[in-house]
Amino acid sequence: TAPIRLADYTPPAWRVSDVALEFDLGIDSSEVTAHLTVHSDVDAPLRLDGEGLELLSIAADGAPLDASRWRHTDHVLEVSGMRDGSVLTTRVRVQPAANTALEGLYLSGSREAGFLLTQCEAEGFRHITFFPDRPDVLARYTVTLRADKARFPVLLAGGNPDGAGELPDGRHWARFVDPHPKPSYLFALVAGRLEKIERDYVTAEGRAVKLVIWSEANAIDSCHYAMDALERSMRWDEQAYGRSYDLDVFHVVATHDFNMGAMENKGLNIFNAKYLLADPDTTTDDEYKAVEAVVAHEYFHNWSGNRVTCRDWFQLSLKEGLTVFREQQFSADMNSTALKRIEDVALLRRAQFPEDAGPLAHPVRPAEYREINNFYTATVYEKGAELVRMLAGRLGTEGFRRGMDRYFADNDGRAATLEDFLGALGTANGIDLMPYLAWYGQSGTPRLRARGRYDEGTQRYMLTLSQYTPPSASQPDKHAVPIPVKLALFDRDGNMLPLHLDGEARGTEAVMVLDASERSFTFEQVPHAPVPSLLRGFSAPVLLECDYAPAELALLLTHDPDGFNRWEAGQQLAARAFDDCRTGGAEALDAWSGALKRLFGEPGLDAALLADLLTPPGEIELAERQEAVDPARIHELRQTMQSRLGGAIGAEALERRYRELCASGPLVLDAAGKARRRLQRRVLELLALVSVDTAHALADAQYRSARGMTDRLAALGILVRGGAAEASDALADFRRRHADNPLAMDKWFAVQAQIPGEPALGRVQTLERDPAFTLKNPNRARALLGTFASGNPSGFHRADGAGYRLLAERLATLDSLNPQIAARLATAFNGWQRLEPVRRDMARQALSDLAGRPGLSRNLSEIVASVLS
Ligand code: DPP
Ligand code: ZN
Repeated sequence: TAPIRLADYTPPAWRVSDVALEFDLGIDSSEVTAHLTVHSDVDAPLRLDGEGLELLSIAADGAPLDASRWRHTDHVLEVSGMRDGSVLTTRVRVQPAANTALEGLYLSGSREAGFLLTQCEAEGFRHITFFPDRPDVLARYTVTLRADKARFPVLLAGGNPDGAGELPDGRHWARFVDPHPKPSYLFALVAGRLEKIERDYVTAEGRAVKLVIWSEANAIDSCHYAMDALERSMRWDEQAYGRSYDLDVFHVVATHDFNMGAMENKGLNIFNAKYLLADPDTTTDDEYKAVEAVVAHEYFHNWSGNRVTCRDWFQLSLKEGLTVFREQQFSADMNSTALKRIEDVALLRRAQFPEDAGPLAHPVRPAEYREINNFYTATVYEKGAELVRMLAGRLGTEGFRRGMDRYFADNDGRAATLEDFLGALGTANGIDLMPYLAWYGQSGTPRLRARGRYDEGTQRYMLTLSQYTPPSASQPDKHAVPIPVKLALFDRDGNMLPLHLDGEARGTEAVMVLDASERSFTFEQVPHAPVPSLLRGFSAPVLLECDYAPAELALLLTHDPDGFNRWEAGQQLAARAFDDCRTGGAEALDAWSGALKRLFGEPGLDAALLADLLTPPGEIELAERQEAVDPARIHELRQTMQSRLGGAIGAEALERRYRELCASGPLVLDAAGKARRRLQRRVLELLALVSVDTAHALADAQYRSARGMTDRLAALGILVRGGAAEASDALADFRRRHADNPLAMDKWFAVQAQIPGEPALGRVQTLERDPAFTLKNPNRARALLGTFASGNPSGFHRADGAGYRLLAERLATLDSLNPQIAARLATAFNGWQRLEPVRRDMARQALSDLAGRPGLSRNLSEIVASVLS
């Protein structure tokens, strides 16, 4: 198929003002009747999308349509002679139980006990009925559901309830009307046996709203945390952005069968259970945070996504980058700003930088795609959020709020573009933000080079900043982008120096905008050569290149008052320490471990921050800095540097701290409890590198006495990854304990897929034969194969290529069931060109074999072809 191009966008020839849908629901077969009121002022045939639909009848304005007036070809229904205001009626049949792609209308769970639901973003609606399935067609929806009452007692669709009643033969019906025009990707329905919890909420505008969370009966007790998070999210959006909810009900439904994390359907959010269900016995601290964040994310979409939607899918980051940013602000407010920033930047470096550096690189606003589902990426989401953060930083808190108010006011009820967004933010503040569009149109992570020169005679410090983005195949010439560089200068005692720039006092922190390839900034009244702290708060998503001496980074790591910047200095120093391990050097390694040893003993340092400071960049991030990557060697060297750190702190001090951190009493889920568990895990991991028997004995005891999943899984991970004798008993116990809980069992699979090095493959193969394993469930497939291929570099990248062959085989099988998940897992091959030659050849072979298989989906073939290029 030919790619779809942003440059080819044209507005729809036909609009749809009203949609009346009627569903006669059944598990094997459901019938869908759609009445579309269509409008146009041009003389063109009406073209509707439709895939996998059995067309039963077609009529216009109540009369059957003559065969000469319509044509049903591959994926398109074309109708001629429609008038402005005509109503087109189609009746189609679909097969929910046979739908393994989980796109459109499908069955979650078993035929006997499961329920029906829909997933429409991005182009699932065309699997339900004929429709102009594009986000710039906004219509008012009336949805009537009919089904057997005993089998489907609960019937839900988006919008406000508008009646329900009985029908003959044990059937019943329910109707929903959504007064807000919306694009088809926000349509949703749910039907089946579900339990609920409810809460009354009154918005800041005084609207009474019923909040309802639904799940299968055995999980309903695990929905309370999500309900609290939902209420917090609604309140926060009212306070931070002045945005209130706009329907009388807000439904949220949990499913174990879901391709995405969750979906913001208007008035009826549908969640992967992984991001909704939470209880102390099976949910880790990090997962609690993820539930809170995803609940907030989907809720925030009600304004940034639903009220203001995207004109076309190229603008996806308009809603996703913005909503991720809003979610990050919320999570920072609910928890800790510094820790949240550390988490987000670590994710960006682990997931987005490698994407931007390899063959899958694409701009935040891509110029073309073949399969839009392949563009729900770290670039569109996480880099997109960084771009919004830069804009927000440029405008300041009040200016950004002013700009957002303007954006919502100007675009409410519209399908907007990134130009609309930048335009509204800029206009409201009298600033031209259009130069930032360059960020949206260009792939690749810019390199920011910084050079400082101090002149003792004039007491001046000149900082020269320059930028460079390496060319890529589709963009050989990269342009300069505006890069805000927040900075401070430190003296040799670790104090921040007052900044004087162009004769003006600027406090101790300032933002320089590098808006060209190179610029110099001269600071005056600098009493001695300073240590610059650059890109504070990670003020732009770039790679910083600066020739720090290790001692200078150690100074920042020790003294910077800001937790994030402290961590950042430590990460840079750790990367240099890693190089020392590789080359036999010692300066950075000693500076890193020495500084952390001192911080380890510092009273009053936040435990969670200390845990993060003690964690060097991960193997994926370290590989990004290398040529001819050997993942086994990287794993080994990273272990070495951590054992040097453990050795510097000392086994005795580690064990003592571990024991101090052991808690008695019941599990507490507050910030202090989470911080304590985080540090305790990190200390035990370090201890395992310097005193393995002691650490394994402690981990075994921790496993047995753990009061919650965080401690239990941490202990299990240390035993399993460390190859401890105690591991198999603990695994067997975990399995017995959690056999009935799919989310806990996912962790059981994932922890074993993380065994480093050669043994991983055999373990994965064994687990594939486990009765609890299935490729049909996305969470399970991701837990085993995704963790192995994307989360265990030394296990997956075997020199004999067996990891690559296994993944390629499974992708071919999975592709016939669920192309979206197959394509997503295939991105594990990204970066193969930079592997050392032996692995590179093996990876290329496995990929070429896969590419040569007949009948691959558009999803998988696009990823495989891009990765190979
Ligand atoms: N449901 C996905 C998200 O919220 C796609 N919109 O990001
Ligand atoms: Zn989203």
